Amino acid sequence: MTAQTSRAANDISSPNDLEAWWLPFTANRSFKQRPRMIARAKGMYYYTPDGREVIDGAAGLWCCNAGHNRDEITAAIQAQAQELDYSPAFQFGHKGGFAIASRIAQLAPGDLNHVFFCNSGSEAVDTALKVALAYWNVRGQGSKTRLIGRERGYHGVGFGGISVGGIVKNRQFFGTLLAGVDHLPHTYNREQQAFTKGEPEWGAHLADELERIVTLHDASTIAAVIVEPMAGSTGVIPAPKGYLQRLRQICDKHGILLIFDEVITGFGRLGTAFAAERYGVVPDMITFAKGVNSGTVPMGGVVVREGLYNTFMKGPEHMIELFHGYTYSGHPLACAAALAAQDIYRDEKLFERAKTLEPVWADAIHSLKGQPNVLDIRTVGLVGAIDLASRPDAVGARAFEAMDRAFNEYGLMMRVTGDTIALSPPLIVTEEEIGEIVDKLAKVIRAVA
Ligand code: PXG
Repeated sequence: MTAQTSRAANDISSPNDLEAWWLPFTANRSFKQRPRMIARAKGMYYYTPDGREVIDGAAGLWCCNAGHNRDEITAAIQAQAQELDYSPAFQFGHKGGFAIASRIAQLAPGDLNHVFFCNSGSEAVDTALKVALAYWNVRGQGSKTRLIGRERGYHGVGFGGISVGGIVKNRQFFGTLLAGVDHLPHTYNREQQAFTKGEPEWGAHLADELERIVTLHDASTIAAVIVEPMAGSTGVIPAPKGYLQRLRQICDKHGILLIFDEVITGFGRLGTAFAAERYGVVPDMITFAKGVNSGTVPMGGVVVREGLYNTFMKGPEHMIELFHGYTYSGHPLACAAALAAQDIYRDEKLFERAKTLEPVWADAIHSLKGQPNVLDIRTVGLVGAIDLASRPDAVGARAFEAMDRAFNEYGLMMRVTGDTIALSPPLIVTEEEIGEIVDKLAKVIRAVA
């Protein structure tokens, strides 16, 4: 790079070249021809560089639960940056880390009361899987190494996460993955479940597939089962009634750890702090990220049960108990942002708000039944999904166009996967704004018919 071009690249007033950034999970060539640029955000809205208002139907990427650019969170991040920019978490600590760990432990059900921090959902998942393996080793049951995920599951993009995950495209290009992984069947069946509000009646029996897997491999080889209480990324599959409870029973019966991946469902998305509470199930570990600080600073983590933590707390006291961690585990800025976000959640009762709004939200989204190409609609908590019929020989094209035109022409941000539209607004959404989202959506769905 010459001095001149490097100066140009650093001069933010000059137009940016879009070429260099290889965007994640994005159709890069299409984006660079017709970019969807975001300049700022406030509350329920994003704003484009030319000042157009775009209502956020997706909480960013399922993460900005308190809405955007909340003054309290901004102030907390600024104050923290001035006080303590970074401090190592290996052999040292800072008060924000302990404070937010205690807050999360209080929110988690049962004796889930110790928190390991990392920086994303993917790291949280790989941490939980490693803790499960190490736990059985420490207990002298090192033969328990198998990990069980679920078809259509999304657990981030680390090698552990894609191994237990079940989204084909996220796995097929990346070699042999972790050995010794098996998968439960997914729980979606359109014939049985179409247009259900909340948890479908049909499907709890699919948890019994775990019994078949245990019979095949023997419980002495199985470390843990990991599932999302609501499969989000694949296109929103709420757990069938009784399914998660049944998984818990089978895991208990065979001495298998149960991990709930609550990266999406954590912090109010389903109307409770964690989905575990909604379902009355205490898993052995809960992974979280995203909503922990309303998406403001990268942060993730794993909450583990008392007994699990205590299993590691033995041996000489100067010895490290778990050989795992990240440079940025419990980063001061992430912790400060999380404390401020949790204050907002508590003070504005946003988890309860999600619960109260759930029926309003469900009715509004389900009112789109009958729009062209709508094959199914699912809702749970403040989450919704709409399956559109695929265009012949162009799977995903209709929803991709819907996402693009929603942003560029109708002022609505949403997520799509395949031909499914997914919605998960910030928990501050009002009934009026739900109306705005649904009106815009109806227009978009008709526009791409
Ligand atoms: N587990 C679950 C259940 C997730 O939903 C991750 C792990 C990974 O988190 P990180 O922070 O590593 O991205 C996720 C992330 C979508 C979408 O469109 C979903 C996620 C991320 C981006 C897009 O549904 N989920």
